[in-house]
Amino acid sequence: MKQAPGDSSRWFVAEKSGVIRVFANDPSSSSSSVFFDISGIVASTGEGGLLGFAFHPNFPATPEVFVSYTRDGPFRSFVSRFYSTDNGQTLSPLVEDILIVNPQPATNHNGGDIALGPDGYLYVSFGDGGGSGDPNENGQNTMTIHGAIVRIDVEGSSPYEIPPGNPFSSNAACAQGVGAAACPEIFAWGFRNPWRFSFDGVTGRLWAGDVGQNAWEEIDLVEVGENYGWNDREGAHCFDPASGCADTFREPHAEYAHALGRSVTGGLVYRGSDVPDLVGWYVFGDFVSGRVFAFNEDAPAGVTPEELMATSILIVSFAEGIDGELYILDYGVGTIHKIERAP
Ligand SMILES: [Ca+2]
Repeated sequence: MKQAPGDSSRWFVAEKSGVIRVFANDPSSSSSSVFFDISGIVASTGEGGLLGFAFHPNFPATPEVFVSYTRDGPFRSFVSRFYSTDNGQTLSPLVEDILIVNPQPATNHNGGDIALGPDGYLYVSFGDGGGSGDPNENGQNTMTIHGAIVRIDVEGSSPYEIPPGNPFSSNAACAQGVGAAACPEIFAWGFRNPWRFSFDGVTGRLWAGDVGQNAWEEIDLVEVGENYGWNDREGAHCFDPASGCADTFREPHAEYAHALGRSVTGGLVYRGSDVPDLVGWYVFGDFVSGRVFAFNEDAPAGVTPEELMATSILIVSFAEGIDGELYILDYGVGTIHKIERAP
């Protein structure tokens, strides 16, 4: 769920089936209208669907929205640019500039979050391709964009250019997700399913939640060229002893054990005013347990998250208003919750 740049009057919320709805920024709002509808081409099987969208920072003057979704025939991830032809009132499904097509071997671990970074580049996350334990060893394979957060320049020639700072920027593009050498689209790799990530609007730091396998959920401070360890490591722990479990990987910034949850949902750094004690804290949650956690963004790696609340929410996403206030979306019953200071 997002607000369009410079427009705090409305909210846009994506539904997995392939629709983005728009409604007034008013808690008593009781109706919505369709902003965008590609439900006819979206495959929402398993963890697939319309998984993320990002407004161009100059929207609607630059009438572009970037959309991440999955299709059938065969099952694939698409990252595409769509255009508004009515000054931002709706987004037309008629013209689609396809940027990335990534064949997906399974309908889980599709990643799918998407955002324009403070550097103006487009970031997209992809999981390890699915299955249990990364059976295709995609996490440590840089010749695929599975298990990676990619970064591409969408302001240059079509379909995209490679930012010169990417770790494998001199290699040929992996337009279909795989290459003969390391993919130049990769910004960082070694992830299992970093399906929610965000940039802090003040520090520019990139934070991602990476879902664990059997034991550990992790939050990563994602920096260029870093390898976050999956599937040799799960959190800060050895997962695949046969790999040797090198200790040279980038450690998680924070982790929690499965006693507290089963599937981390990456969140956002709070920059609002309603909860002064939370300013500068990274707030995230667990999809299964409903717990909401936070840690001070400036705390060093290894910080233990503090539990803010125990909820019954199936936490599918966090959202941030232009005013910096945070919201939590419930996948189970379709409700939207605002984080407020305890009375
Ligand atoms: Ca990791």
